[in-house]
Amino acid sequence: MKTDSIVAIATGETISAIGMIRLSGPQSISITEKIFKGTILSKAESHTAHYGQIVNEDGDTIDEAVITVYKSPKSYTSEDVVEISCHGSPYVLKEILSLLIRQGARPADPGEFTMRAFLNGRMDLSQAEAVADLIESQSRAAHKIAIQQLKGGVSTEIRFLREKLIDFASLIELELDFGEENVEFADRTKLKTLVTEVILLTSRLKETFHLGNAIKEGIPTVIAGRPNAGKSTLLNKLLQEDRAIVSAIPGTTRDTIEEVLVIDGIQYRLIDTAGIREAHDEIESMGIQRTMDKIEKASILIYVFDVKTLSPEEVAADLAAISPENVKVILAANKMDLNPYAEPGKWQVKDYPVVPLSAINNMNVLFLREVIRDSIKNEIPQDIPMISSARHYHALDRTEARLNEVLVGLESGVTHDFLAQDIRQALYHLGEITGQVSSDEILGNIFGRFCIGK
Ligand SMILES: Nc1nc2c(ncn2[C@@H]2O[C@H](COP(=O)(O)OP(=O)(O)OP(=O)(O)O)[C@@H](O)[C@H]2O)c(=O)[nH]1
Ligand SMILES: [Mg+2]
Repeated sequence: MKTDSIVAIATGETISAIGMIRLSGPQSISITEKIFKGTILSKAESHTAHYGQIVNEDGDTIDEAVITVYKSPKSYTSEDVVEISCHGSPYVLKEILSLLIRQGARPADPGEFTMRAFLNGRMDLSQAEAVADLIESQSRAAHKIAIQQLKGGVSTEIRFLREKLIDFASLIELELDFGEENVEFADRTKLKTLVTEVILLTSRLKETFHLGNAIKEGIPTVIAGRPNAGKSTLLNKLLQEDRAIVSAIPGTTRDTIEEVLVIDGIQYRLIDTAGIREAHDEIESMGIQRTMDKIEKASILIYVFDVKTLSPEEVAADLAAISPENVKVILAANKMDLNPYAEPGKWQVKDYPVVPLSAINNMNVLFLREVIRDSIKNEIPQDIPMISSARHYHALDRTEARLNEVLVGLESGVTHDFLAQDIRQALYHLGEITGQVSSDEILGNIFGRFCIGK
């Protein structure tokens, strides 16, 4: 437990109906008492609220406030916590904050409340990180991943596997104590089964990262195709807003345009791009290069083409030239109004869905939304939590590498000290996720990205 008491404004910096200042630490109640005229807070029961006046050293009233007292250990941080709810004026909040600092509280670092909660065992590291994700979540799907993690979804899986591995590690280490004698307490067949099981889970969790992270950040969805195909028209119709300039002149869009679209609780970053062709000037050439960069980083590529002018061979050739990898491709067969009897299926490439459209008439744009939604929805696993943090991904990756060494070792019959070492390392990396092992540097990185007051 820490000996100092920290303070921060917990609400935003704009004018609002109510604002809140939070303190945590052994003196948080006594410090608040010095600026409060109302109940004697040191005698208050835990989890009670008290109305009174906030007064400065000269006895002037700064504001009316309601103070909630949480006594250790039943609080967010496990320490004594005081929450001062006052009027949401940035001026009043800052006045009260400086008053509390003058009375002996220390301004909190970013994320310090949550860091204390972690250090005092109120939550593990992946749960603490989920708090930041929850605050930042901007769509239902991102929120769901954060809540799942906050409730310990990922940690439970990891801790379970870790405990099983620890059992084996201790048995093998016992073998080490027997030195030269060739004893085997740890059943090698069972160890192999367990390690295989853990590798399976780590790799499945790893697989969820790409999508989990995309859901958190907004799924990059690129609209690309030749000039004049109707890409910007489609962007506008999807957004239901005239965001991009549309014109009959090929090469209208020269730079990328990015807007957020939410479909069924999932956030997409919709990106309109410059049409792909032999560039006519330097600016266009730079625009096309940007298009290619965006496609490379995309999760979904909506390839738009004009059904009046483009043959199936040309569509196939365009896609072969773009060669999209690790991206879901949707073929948008546009301008169907100009070629109404065409059979959209004839433009099919691989197993990519073909959506016949007339963007200008808003025909089938809703259906395209459904195709976009399904391309992601079907990828969300139902039976395991998704990971969305690069830190977790790398820790899982290192765990897996070590466990593969264990498997190789078991096959080739290496001595127990090598086995023990690899298992210990795997355990170390698994523990990094939940914070069972951590360093000041790791903690600084994680909590540094929190906002102050959290
Ligand atoms: N008939 C018809 N015209 C369309 C349709 N969609 C777009 N257009 C027209 O096609 C022309 C080009 O549309 P844009 O949306 O600017 O095409 P773009 O792909 O963004 O073109 P660049 O930005 O130049 O690459 C405009 O005149 C649009 O009105 C459609 O479904 N049917
Ligand atoms: Mg355009």
